[in-house]
Amino acid sequence: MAVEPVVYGASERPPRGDYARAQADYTCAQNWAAYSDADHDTYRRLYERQTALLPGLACDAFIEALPSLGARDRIPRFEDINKRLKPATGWELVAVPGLIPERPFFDLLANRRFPVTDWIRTPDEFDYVVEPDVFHDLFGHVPLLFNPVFADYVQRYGAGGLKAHDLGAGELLSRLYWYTIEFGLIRQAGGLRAYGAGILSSSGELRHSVTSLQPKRIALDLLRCMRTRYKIDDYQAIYFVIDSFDQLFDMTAPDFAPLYEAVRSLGDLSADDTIASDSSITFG
Ligand code: HBI
Ligand code: FE
Repeated sequence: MAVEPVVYGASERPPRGDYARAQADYTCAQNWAAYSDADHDTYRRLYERQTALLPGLACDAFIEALPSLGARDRIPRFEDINKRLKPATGWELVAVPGLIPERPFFDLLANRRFPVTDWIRTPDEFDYVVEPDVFHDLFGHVPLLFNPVFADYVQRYGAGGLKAHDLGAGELLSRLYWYTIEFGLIRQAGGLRAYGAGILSSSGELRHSVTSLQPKRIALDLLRCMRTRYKIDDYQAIYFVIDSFDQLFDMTAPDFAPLYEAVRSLGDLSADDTIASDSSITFG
């Protein structure tokens, strides 16, 4: 059954990926034999460049878990990673042809199935690709799924997403995803570090997010976060900071419905806005 592809954000571009081969839940087989030598070489070069940037910028938990991805010189087989991931935190990777609609996405996360786009950017997109590709998903998202507390947070996020979707609050919850799982910062002994996949898989934003004086950095507050619109195709103007994955997991325990009401009555904020209750985080 062919499924409708989705377009990410406001882009008019047709989505990438061949959705005809996806099943009703949007998952497909990872066609590992279809990767060209150029594809594997692109992955190897991205992996090599990104790992050299991590010290002092990526959080300890990510650096510790990264070797669990396995192959560094070619695109890994998702089934090989699953042999390690399933016993570690109960998660498994499933291939998808690209971005999928909100509800199937939340449903996969709620069931500890992480959707990994199975195509890779072309060599001339080496520095930037608009939609998440296999490098963004594997390198950015998968290592922290080996961390039990973070893995539980992502599953709880998916379950919350299903409720949010049914309340028409999917966009509000996607802001929480954006400002934590994609672009979150964490304070650890040595100072600020990145834990968000969008930062960890980006050659430019990793240093920018942790060291630049330009963006705002404020302590994660759920209401503030869900009020804040995000930018898809530029470095973030604001980063939300946590002190631990336990804190992130505990924050998302209560029911979110009252939060959605509060967001609706207080209204949205742009990523450039500052409000009095912002608790700004300085370096160190
Ligand atoms: N689909 N494959 C894929 N990967 C994502 O990260 C993703 C998605 N669909 C929707 C989405 N993310 C966000 O809108 C979530 O916040 C819901
Ligand atoms: Fe992502």
